[in-house]
Amino acid sequence: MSAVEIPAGLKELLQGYTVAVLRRRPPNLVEFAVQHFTLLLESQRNDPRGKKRGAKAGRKGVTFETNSNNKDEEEEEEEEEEEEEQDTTRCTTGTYNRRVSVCAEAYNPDDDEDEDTEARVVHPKTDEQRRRLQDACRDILLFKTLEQEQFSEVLDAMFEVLVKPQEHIIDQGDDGDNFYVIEKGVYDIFVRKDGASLCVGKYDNKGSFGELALMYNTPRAATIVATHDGALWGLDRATFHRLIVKNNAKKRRMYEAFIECVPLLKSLELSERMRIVDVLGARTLKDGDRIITQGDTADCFYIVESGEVKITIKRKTKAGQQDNAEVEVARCSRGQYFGELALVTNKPRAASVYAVGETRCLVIDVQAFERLLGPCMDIMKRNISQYEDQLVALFGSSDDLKH
Ligand code: 1OR
Ligand code: 1OR
Repeated sequence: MSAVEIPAGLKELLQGYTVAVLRRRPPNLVEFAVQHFTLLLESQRNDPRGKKRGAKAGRKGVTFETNSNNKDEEEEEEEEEEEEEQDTTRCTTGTYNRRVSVCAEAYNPDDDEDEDTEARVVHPKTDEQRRRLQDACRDILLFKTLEQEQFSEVLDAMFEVLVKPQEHIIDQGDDGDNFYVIEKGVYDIFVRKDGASLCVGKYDNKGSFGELALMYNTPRAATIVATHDGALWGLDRATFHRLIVKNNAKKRRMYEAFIECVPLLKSLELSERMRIVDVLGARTLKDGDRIITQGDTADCFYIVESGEVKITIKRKTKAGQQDNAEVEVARCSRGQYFGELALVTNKPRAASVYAVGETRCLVIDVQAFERLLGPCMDIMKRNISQYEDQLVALFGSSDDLKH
């Protein structure tokens, strides 16, 4: 009797379907199977990261300008093909408009009633992939204010992307195709200025990038290059619009009034303050939770939305060594900020910060901090010089802030 040969990939295929069924518990298994395998086939046919497709996707979907005169026939045909292909996987407003200029305002998704009814994008994943994806997404600020159901849709739609050293994930000036969450790898950020490309920062094994072009329908604002082998999770533009941008409209409504009265942000234009709201995340903390640990490397900045935090510094012993006793040096309440010092000085955290009672903080990552809070730098620097005076008054030296 000859052995039955199991075709390569069959096991994974069926496993993917089983996992999807267990997760989603669809009422009709056959119908769900048709949907599931159709999406799988489509994602096989169209590598979601293909440049051409990506660039086109970047021009499609919801747009802000209404100049469609320059389309050539070839493009039109390609669009039609793509529209047929994508019918079950994407959402658009139904019209195609070529982007002709930069638009700084966020799209208002509440105007877009069709979007809710569009089919979801699902990239089937093994349990192991899903676990890695969940880990990578745990601290992504843009996901922090999503409802559980929306977050789950985001996870379903994400697809794995493996990258090689020197690979350009994003090129400045291109149209936006996907948003990326980092699972692992180091990625340099380059910005072109006066013809020269400057490295302005890097992502080190965590974080996300590629949201700006999708949020504001602008060309890519920076080039992102992998320095080593890396792993990313992509989220297509249409799903990003449907879930993240829509959620941002809600965030703007929720935080507009509060952000208006944060003293640090007073000097900013309203649109600049709203751009901060678009990228911020929120954290709810219980009494005693540690938010910042003295000595850690820093990757974000906080504003107290409600409740209170206390700032403590480890006391120095006579020999100049730190002992474990922590001395409270300050408190921050609604509207006040903390966690800027390490970002401004590029040094480890100078103090620890704990929640006092139930507390909510808004969180801004270091890249957004550098991009959006430049105009507030003078105020922060003035306050930092006061920390030093206070430190000298309390401990007789400002060394704690210097190391
Ligand atoms: P994007 O869709 O424009 C490039 O594609 C991405 O790089 C961008 O979204 C951000 O997610 C990310 N300025 C602009 N974009 C940045 C920056 C940045 N850093 C990361 N990105 N600056 C550097 C701040 C450290 C300001 C440079 C002047
Ligand atoms: P960070 O990024 O170093 C800890 O993380 C944060 O605590 C720090 O930024 C400041 O935002 C905040 N000395 C050092 N950090 C302080 C201080 C402070 N106050 C608040 N932070 N001093 C108190 C001054 C009233 C001086 C120490 C005596």
